[in-house]
Amino acid sequence: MLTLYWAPSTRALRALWMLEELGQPYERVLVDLRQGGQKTPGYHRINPMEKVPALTDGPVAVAESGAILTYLADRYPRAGLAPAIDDPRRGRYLQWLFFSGNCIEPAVGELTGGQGGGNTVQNGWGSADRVMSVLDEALRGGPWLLGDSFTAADVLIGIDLNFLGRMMKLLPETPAIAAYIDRCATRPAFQRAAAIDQAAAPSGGQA
Ligand SMILES: N[C@@H](CCC(=O)N[C@@H](CS)C(=O)NCC(=O)O)C(=O)O
Repeated sequence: MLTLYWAPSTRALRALWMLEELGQPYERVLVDLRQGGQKTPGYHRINPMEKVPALTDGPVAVAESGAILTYLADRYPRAGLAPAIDDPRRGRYLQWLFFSGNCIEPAVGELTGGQGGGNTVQNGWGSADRVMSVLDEALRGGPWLLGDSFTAADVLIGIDLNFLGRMMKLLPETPAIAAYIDRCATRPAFQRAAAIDQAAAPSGGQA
């Protein structure tokens, strides 16, 4: 059985949406971040980073949302959420799955940290401006990052742009990005995940 360790109003929404897209049975275990549920020895064994989301699948434990999405898309290939290993689109697909943690998250840090962009050559993400223009360029074609095929990469990047951008106002929104967020929001699986998330959310969220 797939078990998702999650908390509402957090990055766990990425894994929640992915599981809803997959349509496989899964159970949710709420980790109460305010009560330190992430710091228990039992949860530490599942995710030593003591953060949500994390997923277990029998003997498998996997944390880091990009890794969870990659794992699930490959584990259930019939859902069609990942290009096959020999599909030429696989390269770009993996690139977007790494882009979230390696480029978008540091770009948010740059925009909110008040320290300026620093050295764009040394920065792994270049600059927030660069990250956002790369996303904008990729999404101007659409409808999805890989064109006509919706993949796990859209779950990850879609949540980043919606959650970190539109909801938390930490990232700018271009017309192409706005249209993409709107398209993501029309997916029934996204709506189910958002409803689950909102039903469990204390006002103001947890993290
Ligand atoms: N790199 C992780 C980040 C996960 C993360 O930062 N989760 C936050 C909630 S958004 C968390 O669990 N915070 C609780 C804590 O640090 O105590 C991922 O992508 O899954």
